[in-house]
Amino acid sequence: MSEQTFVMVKPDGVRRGLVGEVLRRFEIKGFKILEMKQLTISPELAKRHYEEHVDKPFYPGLESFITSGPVVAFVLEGRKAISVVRKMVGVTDSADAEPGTIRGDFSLEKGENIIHASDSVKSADREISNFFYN
Ligand code: 3AN
Repeated sequence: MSEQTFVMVKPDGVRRGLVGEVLRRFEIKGFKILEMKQLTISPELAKRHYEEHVDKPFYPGLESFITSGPVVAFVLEGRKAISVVRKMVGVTDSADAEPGTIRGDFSLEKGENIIHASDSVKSADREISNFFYN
């Protein structure tokens, strides 16, 4: 069954010129790109996107990072898109992410970890509507 997921190359990935590399991996895997745009996230959108983290101690640093420059947001579609994309992204702390994953190959950090991808159908729906079709 086909699913949609929300993916975003974060400001560190855009600054480092990794948009093409990230997109290439998803394209050759077979995902369809339904939507794609570059934008700079406002503090309001950051709070909506990271609603489950707003009260955490790392949130102020996360907000200043995610609003620090343009991001490139995508909606991808394909079989089991949410879990396949999460596997291709790797775990949150890039130092622990497996080689071959995007975080495992391009970052050593926990905060500046190149890419965001939805972790469930519910968050995919919420995140897609935060960024697209509104
Ligand atoms: P993921 O992006 O792997 O789904 P989440 O949703 O737990 O991870 O966290 C969202 C983002 O918040 C992460 N991508 C990372 O940038 C940041 N973050 C999460 N936990 C920490 C932490 N302990 N310290 C600093 N930043 C964090």
